[in-house]
Amino acid sequence: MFFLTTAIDYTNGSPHIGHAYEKVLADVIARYRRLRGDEVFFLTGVDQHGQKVQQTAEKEGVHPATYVKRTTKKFLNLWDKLDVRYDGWAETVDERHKACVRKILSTLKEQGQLYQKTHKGFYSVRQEQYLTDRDRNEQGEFGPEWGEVTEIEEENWYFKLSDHIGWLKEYLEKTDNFVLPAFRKAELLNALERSGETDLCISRPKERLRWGIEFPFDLGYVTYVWFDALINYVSFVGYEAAPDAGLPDFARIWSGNPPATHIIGKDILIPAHGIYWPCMLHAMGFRDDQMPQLLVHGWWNRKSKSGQSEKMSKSLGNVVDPDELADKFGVDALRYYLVRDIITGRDSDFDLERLVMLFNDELADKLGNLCNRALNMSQRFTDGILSPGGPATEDDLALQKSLTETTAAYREAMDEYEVAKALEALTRHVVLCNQYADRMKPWELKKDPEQAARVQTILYHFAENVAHCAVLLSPVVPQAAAKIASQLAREDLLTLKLDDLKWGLLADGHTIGKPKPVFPKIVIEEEAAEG
Ligand code: ME8
Repeated sequence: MFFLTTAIDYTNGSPHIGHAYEKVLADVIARYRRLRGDEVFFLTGVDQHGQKVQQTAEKEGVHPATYVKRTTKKFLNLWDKLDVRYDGWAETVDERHKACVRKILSTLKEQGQLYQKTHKGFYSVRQEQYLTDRDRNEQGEFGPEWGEVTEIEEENWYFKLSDHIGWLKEYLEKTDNFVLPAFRKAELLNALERSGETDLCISRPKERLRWGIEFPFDLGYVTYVWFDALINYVSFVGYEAAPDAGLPDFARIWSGNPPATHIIGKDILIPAHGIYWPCMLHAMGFRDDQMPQLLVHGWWNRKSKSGQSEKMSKSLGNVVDPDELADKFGVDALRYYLVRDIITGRDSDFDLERLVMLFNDELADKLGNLCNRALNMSQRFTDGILSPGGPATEDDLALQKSLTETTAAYREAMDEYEVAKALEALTRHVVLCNQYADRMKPWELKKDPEQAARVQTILYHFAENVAHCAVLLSPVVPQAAAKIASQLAREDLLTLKLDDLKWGLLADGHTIGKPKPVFPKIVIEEEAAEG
């Protein structure tokens, strides 16, 4: 089983391009793994509790429950629009999730892993956490990234995180694949060195925060939003669930190697996913070989007027709305851009001109042109009937070899989550196919009746390459891939597995359909270019 998750998004606002990127990336990977023939379970969802949600709801004058229902809908609608096809949907207000969180809290308390203490210190509502002196900047202040910081004194419940730090250090030192890309491991080890012996405060008194999961053994408290949210990765796949809860069998889901792959952004690696989560799992009795893997992606930034990359944020007013972009440029163009113009793990600047350029160049001009030529010429020269024709020439064999090599390169890159690299390999091959067309000139050979079999062979090479490209592109642009398969009159192509991609997908005598533009070129309006 390949169990893939994303971060669950805060529902204190509308989804932005960072959310869309992560979910599309996860969807591309999930679709690719299905194409590889793996059994896949893809879980995504929303993080609905916490002070931020409570505050925004209060500002809008509605109950948090009403508020999160409304914002959750926006996420659901967007994933629907962007063809994000998940198997499990996590909403932390779900009673089954709450029951799981309470069960874990009770078990940890029984095992003596929780205790109460009074703490006086500074608290950041934006990050929903207590700050220490380590969080002060060079001027000795808590910087703007923490938002409003207030000093509070309160009694809370603590999880003995420090009991597990020694184990985590050892585990990290002996394993190379807990966190990807590899350079993040050093960062995590560094953070562990600095983290000291502090335990984790996992409760919030109800006087301050009502919107959360009540402690089962102390009704004056709700659960810290991160402790609650991280548990979604197990609660929504049946961990400690009632048999009739309508959830999957946990043992089956959490059984792969690694048992789970969590896709997250770089801002939530330390401490939440890199320290709290493995320690929580360890405390819950998960063994080393049951630890998940973290695939940490970078950020989409925007260039400021002075040319500097800065994170998109509402306060900077540089947020891009994925919903509007999908309407304006199409779902395929947006999905393609989001995984094509960024190296997994690194940051990139979101640039509308590049979105348009990459779509027009790689999809409309290169692949679109190949599809159009393949279908058009077959219709005109052989009534749409395909045949491998005569013996393959050196040119034909070279093109076949390039296709085999491209499929292997694509596979290698996708296995490493390097989607941009896989797409580059594919585009390089499409360029070769178009060059082959230009050299073979079937439109001229067509005039000579003795060359009829040769024309068939060339046209067969076009169509066969288009068929392979449609399958390989299907994880990224599923709508376009379906259109191509349909025009080839082979809708079933998209049920093939990667290993089925051998030369000869299209049978001798197969009749293909009529061409319709699959990638209509995007015409840049002034406004979009300035975007
Ligand atoms: O952190 N580019 O939620 P969130 C790329 N609820 N990714 C970005 C991004 C950007 N500009 N901005 C945000 C939370 N993200 C918690 C997660 S998981 C148990 C709880 C990514 O809505 C971010 O890195 O603030 C994170 O992975 C995801 O969007 C959700 O962010």
